[in-house]
Amino acid sequence: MRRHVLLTMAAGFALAAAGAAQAADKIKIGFLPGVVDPFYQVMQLGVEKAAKDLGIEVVTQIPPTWGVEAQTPILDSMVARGDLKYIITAPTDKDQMVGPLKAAYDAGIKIITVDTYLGDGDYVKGPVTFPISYIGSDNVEGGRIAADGLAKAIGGKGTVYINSTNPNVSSVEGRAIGFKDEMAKKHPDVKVLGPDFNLDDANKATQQTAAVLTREPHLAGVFGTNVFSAQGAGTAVVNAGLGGAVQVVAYDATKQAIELMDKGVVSLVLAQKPFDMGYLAVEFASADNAGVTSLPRRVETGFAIIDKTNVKDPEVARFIYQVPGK
Ligand code: T6T
Repeated sequence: MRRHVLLTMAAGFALAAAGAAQAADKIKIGFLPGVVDPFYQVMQLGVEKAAKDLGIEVVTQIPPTWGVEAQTPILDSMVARGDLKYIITAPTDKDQMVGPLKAAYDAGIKIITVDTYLGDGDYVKGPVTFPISYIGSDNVEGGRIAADGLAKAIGGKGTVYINSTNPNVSSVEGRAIGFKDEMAKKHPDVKVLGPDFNLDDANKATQQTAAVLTREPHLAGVFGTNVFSAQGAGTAVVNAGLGGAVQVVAYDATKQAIELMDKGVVSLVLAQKPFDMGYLAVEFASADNAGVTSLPRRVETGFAIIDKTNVKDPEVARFIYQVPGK
């Protein structure tokens, strides 16, 4: 009798395990990042690698422009498909995307946020708790690192300017908050202007930075809080012939940012780890689907801090955003 029970239990476990494996094989995941840019393209590489490793199908749709207006209809169409069990997404607004993503969740789709979060990002005690996890950078800390780097590059005093993308986006908002706070606390002789918001348009970032350079002839430095901001800031400084005189710190390790560093325009580049974010998010979906209940609700993926002294080190250079064929 006892033996029979044990055998039955063993068979039951085996069946459950097989069922879980089958279910895991069968899940389909939606990947909906913020906008077409090298950061999310590298994240997509991470998503696709994990999906291949785990035998999961991924449906990717990348909005051509940043914002709730562009992201929501794509989200709604992903929900309407009816075959996605998880959506991995970077919400383009920490408040306005709560409703659309909660509707997806209520329709039975589990949500993992990468790079940006909803609410205050505390999915345990905060105002928004339905996502499984936030996987991304500690952007306030990144802003502090940028502030320390820029303060050092300008000799600890002078006026600096922040160019950013949009208000109410957890990532870039956190960067500006960390940057300002660090300057106020650790570098009191540095005055901070901005941020201006370029709406993820590098040309607009160039114009805005050019206007500040004209208005503030003694500007010592610029912090570009993402790909487009740093690109625009660097271009404006080069156009004004001020490379080296006005120091630029770039968030996001694009090839352009590294080229500007080689030319002495950019003094520090913060590389995030988008590949890790994408890979881990798919692994989290797979683990959740297999019944894992102890996944961390927040995972910080860290940075590589790149300057002239380490940019040739392969252990650092591997974090420069490289997309094959782009
Ligand atoms: O900086 C990244 C990302 O972290 C941010 O949330 C939005 O902008 C980027 O995608 C770069 O363009």
